[in-house]
Amino acid sequence: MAREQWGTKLGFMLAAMGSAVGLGNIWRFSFVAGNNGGGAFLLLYLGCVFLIGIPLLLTEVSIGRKAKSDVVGSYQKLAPKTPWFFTGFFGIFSAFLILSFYAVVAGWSLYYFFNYVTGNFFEAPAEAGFGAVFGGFISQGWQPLFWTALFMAMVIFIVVSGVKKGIETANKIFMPLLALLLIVLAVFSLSLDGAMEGLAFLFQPDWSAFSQPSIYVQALGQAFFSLSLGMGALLTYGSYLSDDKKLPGAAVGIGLMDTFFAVISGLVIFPAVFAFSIDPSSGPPLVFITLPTIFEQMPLGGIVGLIFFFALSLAALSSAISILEVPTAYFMRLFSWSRKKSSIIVGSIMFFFGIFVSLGFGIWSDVTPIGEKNILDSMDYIASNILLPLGGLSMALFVGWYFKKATALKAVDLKDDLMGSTWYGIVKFIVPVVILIIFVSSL
Ligand code: ILE
Repeated sequence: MAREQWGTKLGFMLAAMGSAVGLGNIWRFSFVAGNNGGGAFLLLYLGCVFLIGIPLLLTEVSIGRKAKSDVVGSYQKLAPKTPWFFTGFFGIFSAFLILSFYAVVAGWSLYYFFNYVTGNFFEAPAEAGFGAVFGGFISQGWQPLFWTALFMAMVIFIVVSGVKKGIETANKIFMPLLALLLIVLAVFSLSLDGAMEGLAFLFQPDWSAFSQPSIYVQALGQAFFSLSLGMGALLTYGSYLSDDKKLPGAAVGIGLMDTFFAVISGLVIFPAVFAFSIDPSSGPPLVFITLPTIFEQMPLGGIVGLIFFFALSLAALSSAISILEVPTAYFMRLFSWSRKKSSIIVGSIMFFFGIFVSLGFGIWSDVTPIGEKNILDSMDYIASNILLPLGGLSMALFVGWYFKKATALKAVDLKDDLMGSTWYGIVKFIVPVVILIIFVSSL
């Protein structure tokens, strides 16, 4: 059977942007920034995106496009009889870990959407506010699992039936709409009493924070997570791209777009966090408490909330399908499974892990696999802060050191000029050195 291909470069761009923009920009960015002091984190995050993220994004897509195979097969094809294919397993493992908790959080988003459809969340149902509402919801057993299962079923359905085109088309409408909503929300949030404190939190770095090694790891991990980097999603999407499509512009476009969504989310969340006296280091629940509180205060907030959670769920969906695609494509080739069989099996395993993640907010809330971290935080930590950067490191070494310069440049459609040499130097020297330093200092 011939390998599938994107019809046009725009199709690829939309899919790759759909992959990048997701819960990571709004949900994860906000709570990680909140946990790590705001301004200092933002600065390091932006540094990681531009210095490491975008050059590696270009690298990852180019590996897939050159090899036209899955995340493991690509290395086997480009470097036969070498151990480079282990790089691919970073992607496979991260994909399993990440989608297992991503589906749980996306389930929360679906639940919120549902509660805006019914009008339940137009006003905080209890005196205690949305913090208590959210806490009550995630600590139940079945209800959050139902929404996780529903989300996972949708992801599998899309990956099986190849209606990705439908999702891309929907994203054409809803991504700009989400951007517009975020801008409106940011303006509203900034007009709240006490908003300036939030702005200062986000944009005035506390310089003493730079002496903590953990904040570097967090910034690097967030850059990888948000750009869908190191999990094989971009490599796999790149493998469906024909050789005549130029990559560098696409890579920069995806990176800028993704960063825009993160920064604007920060402008929505932090002014409101301070205005409503919410603790910025509330962790994963942060946006699920802050957003409905904003919607409750603004005119037509119920409708805005409804559209917002619809768009957020859709953004999560287009990200999730890119993650499920990674092991799906791998097992299809490895075991000669059909797309249907592969994605159902992989998706079911992820859902199974998701059960643990979800119960980690309820009956298993005292299960802390790593330090004080609950199940979600532990899985997220291993995947985002360890596996993704190591996968990225390995990828940079592969293209920087295994390929000859001319081969590497050709793979990414750059010439041996200033721009090409800059990219090559970054991938060959700077990326490995920076990732290693961040790693070693955090140990
Ligand atoms: N990049 C997306 C996001 O930020 C996903 C991360 C794919 C796992 O939500």
